[in-house]
Amino acid sequence: AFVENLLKHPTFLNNEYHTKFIDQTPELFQFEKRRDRATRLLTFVADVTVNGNPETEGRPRPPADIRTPRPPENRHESFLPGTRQILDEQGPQAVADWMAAQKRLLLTDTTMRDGHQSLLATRMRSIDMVRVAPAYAHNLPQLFSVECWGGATFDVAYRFLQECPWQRLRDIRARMPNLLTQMLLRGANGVGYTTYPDNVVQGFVRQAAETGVDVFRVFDSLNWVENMRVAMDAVLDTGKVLEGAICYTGDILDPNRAKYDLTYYVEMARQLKAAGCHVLGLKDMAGLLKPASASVLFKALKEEIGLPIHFHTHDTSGIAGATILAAAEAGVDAVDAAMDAFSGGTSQPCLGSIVEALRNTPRDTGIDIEAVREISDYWGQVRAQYAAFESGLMAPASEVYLHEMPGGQFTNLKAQARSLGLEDRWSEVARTYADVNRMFGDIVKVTPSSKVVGDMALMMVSQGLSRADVENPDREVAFPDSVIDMMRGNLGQPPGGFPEAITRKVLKGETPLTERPGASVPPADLDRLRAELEAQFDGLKFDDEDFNGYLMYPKVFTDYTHRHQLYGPVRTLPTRTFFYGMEPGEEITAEIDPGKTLEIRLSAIGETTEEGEVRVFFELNGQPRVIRVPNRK
Ligand code: BTN
Ligand code: 3PY
Ligand code: ZN
Repeated sequence: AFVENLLKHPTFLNNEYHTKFIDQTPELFQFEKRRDRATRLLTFVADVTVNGNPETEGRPRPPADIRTPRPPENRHESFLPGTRQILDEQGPQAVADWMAAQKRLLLTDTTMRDGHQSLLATRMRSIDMVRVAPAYAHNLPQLFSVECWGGATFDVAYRFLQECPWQRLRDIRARMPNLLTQMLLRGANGVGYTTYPDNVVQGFVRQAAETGVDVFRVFDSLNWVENMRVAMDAVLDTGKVLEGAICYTGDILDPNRAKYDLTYYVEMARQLKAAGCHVLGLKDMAGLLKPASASVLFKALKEEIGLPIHFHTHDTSGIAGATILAAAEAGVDAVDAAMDAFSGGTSQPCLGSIVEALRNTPRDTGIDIEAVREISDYWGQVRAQYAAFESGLMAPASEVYLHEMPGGQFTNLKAQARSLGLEDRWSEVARTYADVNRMFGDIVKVTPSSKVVGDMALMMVSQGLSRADVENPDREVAFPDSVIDMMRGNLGQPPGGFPEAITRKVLKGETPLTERPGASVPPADLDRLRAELEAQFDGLKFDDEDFNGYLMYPKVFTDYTHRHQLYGPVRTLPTRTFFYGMEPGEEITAEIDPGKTLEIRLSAIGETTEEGEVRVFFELNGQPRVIRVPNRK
């Protein structure tokens, strides 16, 4: 059962600990109403100081002398107008027209979303993003956009960082008024792992646009355009930029991979154009597109489709830089890259190196490389604080062409394998992942379909099952729930459908859905759900952002809210304090409202009393305060 639960858990690293802690100490809630935010924050600091943060337990620690990262100075007095002004003043089609008219290669910086999602298990805290956002606005106004929201960052913020993803978006947006913000949206799967009712997806898009998303990159985990329509139409309704993305898999130049050939991609691009996309995204989530294939693919897409094209890839293989240059040569309009300190490996290719490689060529990016270096320096300091979440991947891996795992999944699956005792059998996991893909009919693997393939592969390796064993009609196999769900058609249809024999075996004769899964999900009764949520918290009122978080992730959101009532605005704490607490004699500040800053000094930590409590002595803005926390060590 443990393994089952682990497999079911979306991001795998489980958060039972926090919930249990709250469940076990209901008496803490009786004080909650009387406790002000400063006291709650001190409670958190005291608790982490005494008990540690379970998130970093047993993991490598940053160097003791690490200092709070300092964002670069503004290089210009005010900021130049950027892409955001085009959208605000002339609308989304003007943005697309402007893109197509540029000679230079346009760049999207992914550090705040895919960069840390792929390198640090998505654990970057908002404070580290928000503090550098003004430097982007002042020093890099030539960027096309900043990807800073969506994908896995949404639930990880609530689940592991104890912060509100909407607030993150609002804060970044406010500090970058000249740059387009960009998010990744999983079509009918929203920012989750399942199919949501149409009205939930529509409401989510509306809220994201209102809070601050300008460019929506929408994809479907099986490349089924039918399944993207509700989300895409919702984006069109907001007046923001719709980037419909094709997920790239296989290799168009490989005659043995005929399913995903050039015609397939051009045809899907046609469908996306017909659906009203302003920009065509080519989302190479595993980093499989090779330079020679990129030349062919982008030339064809430019000629046949005519939309501006935005290319996203991962550098897992180490060769993605070459693919970017080939794409630039073939006329791609914009590419994604991560700031140097957050680039390479399972993340995006190196932004600064792309800028340098194209300097004095027809596709010169026009980006200020000095500004890139300064911002990357900042990111280097930020990254050092998250040593606990480094994957330890040391070198490029050509193995990615075998298993085709997305950058965001690779290190995660490795960690899962480790926790199941399969670490030294990683190459077997990788091969099995490839086998499962073939067994499922060679599908696109990206959240959530990639998780299904990963669940199946781990199950097979841990139970010693081969593909032939699984396919053997006489052999009983207990399939993971996620596999059953996908075979039922609940994530939609891959090109050509799922293979019949395996579907029959998984579903034991049950007839799968072949229409769009969202079509048979009844609309969510929003008034009733909201009333239920508010009733759970004694009538506390939730705003639309909160409510949308609840609709995406009911339990993650309510757990977060309970902890918030206990701990207050922990997002305002320095990252080191959040993960490791404070040392006696140390002083920190936390700005809990604009202009309202708490000065917190930890004076001393008392002994553990007979009741098992520790008294932690603080000075809060110069006034002594004592906080008691249970010693759970
Ligand atoms: C998080 O860790 O992301 C947020 C939850 C906070 C739980 C805190 S961390 C310090 C203390 N120790 C625990 O076991 N729970 C609390
Ligand atoms: C996500 O959906 O989070 C992804 O990054 C897919 O590549
Ligand atoms: Zn990606």
